[in-house]
Amino acid sequence: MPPVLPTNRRADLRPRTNAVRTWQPASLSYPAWTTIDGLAPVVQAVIDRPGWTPGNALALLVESDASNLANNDYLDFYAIDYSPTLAPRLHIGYLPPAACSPVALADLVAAAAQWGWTSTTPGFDARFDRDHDQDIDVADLTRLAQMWSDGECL
Ligand SMILES: [Ca+2]
Ligand SMILES: [Ca+2]
Repeated sequence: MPPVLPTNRRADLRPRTNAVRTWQPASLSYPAWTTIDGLAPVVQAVIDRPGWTPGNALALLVESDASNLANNDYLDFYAIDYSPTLAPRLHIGYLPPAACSPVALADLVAAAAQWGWTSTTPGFDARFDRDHDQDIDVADLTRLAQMWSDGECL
């Protein structure tokens, strides 16, 4: 199914998020690439919009404040249809979630050794307090055993 095109093809007239990245280039030269960093909150605001799903398009609007440009500097943006080599590029760095540590038999043994401990006991391991009530008891060991059986992570 082809993507649904917005009714208004002018990007500056489409609905916007409230996310803004104010950016002042140190200097511009031609021809040269320039980098606008710190766009993560702007991109996040778009993908957090209701109905946005992976694979959807993303439009970032770059507006200039002409009164803020020195020496009549300006930026050119080329459509990818015009020049794939000159079109803007969006680089996204991604940090994967921390590695998962599946519950092991050693964890059950360690949790059992803390039976009756409370959060004020030196060495109390909060990872074993599965119900977050500041102690290690049967509820926690039962849950840990189930997690071990299911291959879940601490
Ligand atoms: Ca507990
Ligand atoms: Ca308890």
